[in-house]
Amino acid sequence: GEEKWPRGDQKTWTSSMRNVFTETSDVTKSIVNHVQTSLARAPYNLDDFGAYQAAALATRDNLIVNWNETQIHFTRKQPKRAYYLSLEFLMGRTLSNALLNLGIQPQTEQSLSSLGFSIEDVLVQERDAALGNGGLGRLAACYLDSSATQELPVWGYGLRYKYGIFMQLIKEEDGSQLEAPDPWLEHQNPWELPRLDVVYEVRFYGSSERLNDGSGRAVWSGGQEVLAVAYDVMIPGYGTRNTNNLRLWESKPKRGFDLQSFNAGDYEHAVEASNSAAAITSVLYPNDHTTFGKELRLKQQYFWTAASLADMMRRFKNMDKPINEFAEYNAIQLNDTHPTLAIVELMRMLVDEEDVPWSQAWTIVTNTFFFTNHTVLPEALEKWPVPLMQHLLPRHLQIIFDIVRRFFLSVEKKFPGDVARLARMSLIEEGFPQQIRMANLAVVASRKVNGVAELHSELVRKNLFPDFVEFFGKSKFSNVTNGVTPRRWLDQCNPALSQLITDTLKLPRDVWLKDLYKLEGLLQHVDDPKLQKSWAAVKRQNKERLAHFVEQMFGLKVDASAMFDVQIKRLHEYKRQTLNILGVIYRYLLLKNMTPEERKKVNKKVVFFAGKAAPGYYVAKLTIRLIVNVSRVINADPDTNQYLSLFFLPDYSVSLAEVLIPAADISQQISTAGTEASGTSNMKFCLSGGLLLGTVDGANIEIAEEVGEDNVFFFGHLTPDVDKLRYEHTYHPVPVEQKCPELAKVLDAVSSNIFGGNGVYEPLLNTVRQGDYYILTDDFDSYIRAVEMVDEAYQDQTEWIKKSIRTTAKMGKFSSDRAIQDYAQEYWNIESSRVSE
Ligand code: NBY
Repeated sequence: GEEKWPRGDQKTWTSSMRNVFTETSDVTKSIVNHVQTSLARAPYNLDDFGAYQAAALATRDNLIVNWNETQIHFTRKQPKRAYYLSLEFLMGRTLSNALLNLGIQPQTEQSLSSLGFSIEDVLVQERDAALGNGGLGRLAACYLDSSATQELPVWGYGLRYKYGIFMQLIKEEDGSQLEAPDPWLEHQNPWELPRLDVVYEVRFYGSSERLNDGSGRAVWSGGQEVLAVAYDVMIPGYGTRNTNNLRLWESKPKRGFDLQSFNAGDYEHAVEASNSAAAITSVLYPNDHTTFGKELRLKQQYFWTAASLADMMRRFKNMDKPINEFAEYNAIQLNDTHPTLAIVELMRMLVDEEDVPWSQAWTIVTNTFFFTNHTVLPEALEKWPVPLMQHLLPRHLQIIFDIVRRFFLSVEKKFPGDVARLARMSLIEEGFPQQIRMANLAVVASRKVNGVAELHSELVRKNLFPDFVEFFGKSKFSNVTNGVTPRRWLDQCNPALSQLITDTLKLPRDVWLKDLYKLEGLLQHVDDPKLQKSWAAVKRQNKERLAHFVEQMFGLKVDASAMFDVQIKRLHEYKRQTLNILGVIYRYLLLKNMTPEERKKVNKKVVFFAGKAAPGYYVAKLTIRLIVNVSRVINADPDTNQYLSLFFLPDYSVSLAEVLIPAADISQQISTAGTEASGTSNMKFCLSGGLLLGTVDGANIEIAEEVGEDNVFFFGHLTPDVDKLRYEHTYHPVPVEQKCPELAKVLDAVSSNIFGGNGVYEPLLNTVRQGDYYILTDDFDSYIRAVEMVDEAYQDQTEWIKKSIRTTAKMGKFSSDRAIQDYAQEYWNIESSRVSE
């Protein structure tokens, strides 16, 4: 029905209200206005950074209008909502994405140009928002983009870290990694809205008293109370007004001072209490794939899940629905086990605060949560010591034990007397101390559990949770293959290719960017020499951009006619950067042994690495050091440096990836089979027409299914062989010299210090010589042969370009739009709803 205008004269209001500015003149006015007012600056001293700030503020005004409309729209409509709980959102830069999604990129470019600025120079002024480690955090960012684009009522919830992932420096003296803080909030952040009025209290420590009135309720009191303050990050959809919300929490002390301590004259203690509250959201933990059991990390997890759930509950209660319908209106996706405490917290809220009987509460909880696993590496499975949980969250530990007791009864009923099974399935691992297995808790309490690529989801069922599959049935465990947003990872980072695709498909860009399967239309033009030529020219142009970038950084010439071979990801033994660098050394030694005539026939290659190592991961840091020092030797060798050069680009980031990916002829995706859950950069490279050199692992397999095996370069042992090989390594070890003489020579070359180091690399080399957990000795020969195949294929440029076009053409499946639709339909049961123009 008609709504009454809430205040004042409706005409006065509405005639002054604005929509998104789409006229260049309005954009210009807005930018200049922000220069004059918000920035208090004048045209005389405005630099590129000032222009960035003003353009960002002008763009932000548009976002705010749409964001507000969207929030009002969904508040009125009261649909079921989905929440993506992730401790990491690796957003990268925002301005260029916001301009693309708002559809005002050309106008803003024009406007900046008439004000005397080039948009390229302005865009690179922005600092990355790097609130994540790697694939898991970037996936969350892609999913937010797709949710908004598809007009789905999805919010993200995370933490507003004061320091994102550390800045990586490479020490001049020895080539090793140094870590420096990333003070990304040093300048004001225009992309967030502080909501100082959205605040919750979060309790830690204290004690929990059961009421013993038969209700199962308890009262948790005392301890420390901390405030969670909301900061809202606007997430615009592409080609829609829908602008979703990412709510990040900041911790702050409940009182500036603890007055009691203050009165007692203990000033230091009073200030300490406030420090410890602020510490909760001060820094992103820089570990991927290892858990450290640190109290502050557990505090982060609880602080974030408690604030997020309180916020969801408040929103739900505003709808005036019975509490039993909570799961009809809310779906919560757990991004790995990091938010598993949300399960326990919702039980606590329902039982202790809403007075819901346990079994009803459990029904609500098990209909609300969904759990995504991102790794099968055993060292990455989160466990928390029971004594720590008891100390920090006494009520939650009681609830966990209550869940355990009831779950035990149900398992015992189905498999009477099977003690071994109970021990395997328990949420508590026995030992000193006992530990809580967060993954088991997440599985028991979730409606669905998924892996992130077909093979990985199969391993989740067969290796991680076989007992749970038997107990709950197969249908609870399924797959959602990851995806990436084609807006950022094609249109924004590779505009020339995007334009060529639009021209070739004869479709408007916004059609194929929202329905990526449309790329298949490229297939009918694969044999068109004109397209082939333009396709090659685009790649060349992107390579020159990267070459220029690297020349500036290193002061060395980079040959853009050479093949560009790229491996960029977190440093980890399972990802096998070591295999790659040993392969590079092998190639270098071959080149050294050739006559100048022989060298001329070799495929010229430039190898790029980038990636960070966890600060405490010794072997990964040694790998970086080796790569850097090998590069210094190779690049300085006049015999070979025309044919082979090598660069380790420091401080890998989303924005660096945006330069590297479009420039790659080939990317290396060479994890030990069965270890890389999915990989997502593999998809990004293929989208930009970079071919894939990889193992039969993760999403590589599905990429090959799409593009055809003759368009990828596969090598190495398959997943079922890996365990057998590891067994052999342990019980029937064969020396490298015998097993893989070519590899042995490479290892010896490093040992002989031709790349310096004075023996420092021995621990790294020994991971291969002894144990060889990641089966480099078994895969090396096959790897070298695959690299030779790549070299050979590259000689036939026409064939290569055709493979490249075919690869891009078949990337439709890997749009995060498809992935998010899978979640929305098969898991969350939520519907799109468009905010009207
Ligand atoms: O998630 C990655 C997987 O390795 C990759 O194969 C997959 O494509 C991607 C998206 O599904 N996992 C990942 O990035 N994990 C982390 O970054 C991470 C971070 C923190 C912790 C564990 C893993 N932690 O325990 O603190």
